[in-house]
Amino acid sequence: MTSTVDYGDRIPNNVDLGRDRVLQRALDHWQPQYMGWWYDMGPAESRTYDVYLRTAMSVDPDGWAVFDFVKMPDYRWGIFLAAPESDRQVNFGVNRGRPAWQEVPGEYRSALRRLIVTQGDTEPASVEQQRMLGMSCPSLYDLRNIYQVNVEEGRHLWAMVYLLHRYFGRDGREEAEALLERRSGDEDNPRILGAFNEPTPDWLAFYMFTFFTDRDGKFQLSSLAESGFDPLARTCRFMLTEEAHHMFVGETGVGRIVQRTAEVMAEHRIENPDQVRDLGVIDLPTIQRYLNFHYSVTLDLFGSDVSSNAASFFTSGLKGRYREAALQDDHVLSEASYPVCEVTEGKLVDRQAPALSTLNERLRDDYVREVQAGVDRWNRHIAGVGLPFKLTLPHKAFHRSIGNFAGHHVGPDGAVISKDQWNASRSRWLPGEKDYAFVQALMTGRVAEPGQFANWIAPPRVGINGRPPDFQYVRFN
Ligand code: BYC
Repeated sequence: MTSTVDYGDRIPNNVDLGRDRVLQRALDHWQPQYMGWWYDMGPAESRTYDVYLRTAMSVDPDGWAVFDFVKMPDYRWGIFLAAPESDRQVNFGVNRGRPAWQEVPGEYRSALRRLIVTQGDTEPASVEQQRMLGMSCPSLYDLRNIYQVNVEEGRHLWAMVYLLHRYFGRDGREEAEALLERRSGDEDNPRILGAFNEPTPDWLAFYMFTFFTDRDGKFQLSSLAESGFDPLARTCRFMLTEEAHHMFVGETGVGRIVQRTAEVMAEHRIENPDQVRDLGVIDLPTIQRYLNFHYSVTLDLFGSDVSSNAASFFTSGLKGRYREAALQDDHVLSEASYPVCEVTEGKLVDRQAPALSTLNERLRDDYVREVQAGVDRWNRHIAGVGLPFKLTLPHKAFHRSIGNFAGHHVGPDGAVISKDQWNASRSRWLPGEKDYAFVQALMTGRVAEPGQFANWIAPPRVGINGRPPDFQYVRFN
C-alpha cells in the first residue's frame, strides 16, 4: 500500500494536481484509506490477477480508453473533467444567463454538497454489492467486464471525492472519509439510497442491476452534467462516457441469458418452468421476477414524485432536466405543469402538478422510455424462436417504497389491491427464496477456461476491444 502519491504518474489527471498543494495533501490522506477500502470491500480474491482493462489516461478521444493487462490495485484511478466550454452559462432556474460558477456559490453550498455526496455514495456501494460475484463468473469475458465496471465505479468515487476535496474544505474532506465508511446493507451505517443496500447475490441480479440501476446513474449524471456549477457538470460529462459500457454489460448480459433460455426451450419444445430449470437454464418467469424487482427499486432512486428538493435544485441552477439545454421552453418552469399519478379512493389517478416540484417524476418518465426499448430488444430473442412469452415492465406504481405509491399495494398491471391480495401473489411477482436458491445453485463455481461459457448464458457475439470472445481476458497467476 502506498502512502505517498506521485501525482503526475499514479493519478492521471487534467486538473493540474501536480501544482495544487492543498488538494495533494487531502488526497495523500485519503488515498491509503481508499486502497484499504478496496482491499476490504473490492472484488474478492482478485489482487494478483492480471485483467484486460480499459483505463482513462486523458479526455482525448484516443486517450480515454487505453486497454492493457493491469492488476486491479495498480489500476490508475484518475481525475478527469470534460473540456471546458468557453463562456458557459447557468442554463436554467433563477440564475439563468449568469456565468456558470467556477467556485461553489455560498448560498448553495450545502445543497451542492448533498448532491455530490449522494452521487458519490452510490459508486463504492455498487462495488461492495458485487464483491463476491467474481467467484462464480460464467466466463473470463464476463469476469473481465465486472472488474471493469468495479474499477470504473471506483474512479467515479474519485471524481466525487475530487470535488469534495477541491471545493468544500474541511467538511468536504469529512464527507470523503464517510464515503469509505458507510457499507452497503449495514444496519448501523448503510449507504444513502435504498437500492444500494440490496444484495446483488448472483449474475442475473448483477446484469439486471447494470441494466436498470446503472441507467439511473446515466440519467442522474446527465441532469448533473447540466449543472451551473461547472466543475460538477464537467466531471459528470466525463463519467457518462464510462457509464455506457456498464449499461452495455447489463443489457447484453440479460439478453444472453434470455437468448440461451429461449434456445433451450425451443430445442426441447418445453415451456413449463420446472422442465426449463431441469435443463440448467433460468426459466423466463424467474427472469421476469428479477426484472420486476430491479426495475421497481430503481424507480425509487429518482426520489418522490412531488419534491421540494428537486424544485430547489432546479431553481438554483444546480441540477437540470435530462438534456436541459436542448429543451424548448423557458427553463424556469414557474408556470408549467406536469402530470403525476397517485392513489385516490383505491384507484390510480393522474393529476396535474407544478412542473417545478415534479422534476423527479419527469426524469423517471424519461428513464422509463429508454428502459422499455431495452426490454423490447430482449423480447426479440424469445420471439425469434417462436415462443409466446413476453417480458414486460410492471406498472410504475408496482412495489414502490418512495413517493406517491409508498404504502400502497399495486399489482404489475396497475391494479390497487389489498395487503392480503399482495401477499398471496408476491411470489409470482417478485423473486423469493426458492428463486434465489435455484439461480445460486447454477452459479456455484467459476468458469475460467478461455472460450468456455456457463450453460445458462449464451456467448457474446463479439469480444472486448476487437479481441475474440475466447481471449484470455483474466490471467489468474
Ligand atoms: N432511498 O424529495 P425526495 C449511480 C431521500 S445512481 C433512500 O423524495 P430528492 C450508480 C432523499 O435523499 C445515481 N432515500 O428526493 C448506479 C431525501 O433525504 P434527505 C445516483 C431516498 O431529494 C449504479 C428524502 O428521501 N445519483 O450513479 O428530490 C452503480 C426526500 O427526498 C431515496 C443521484 O441520485 C431512495 N431511493 O431526490 C453506480 C443524484 N429517494 O436528504 C452508480 C444525486 C429519496 O431529506 N441525488 N430519498 O435526508 C439526487 O439528485 C437526489 O438526492 C435524489 C432524491 C434524486 C436521489
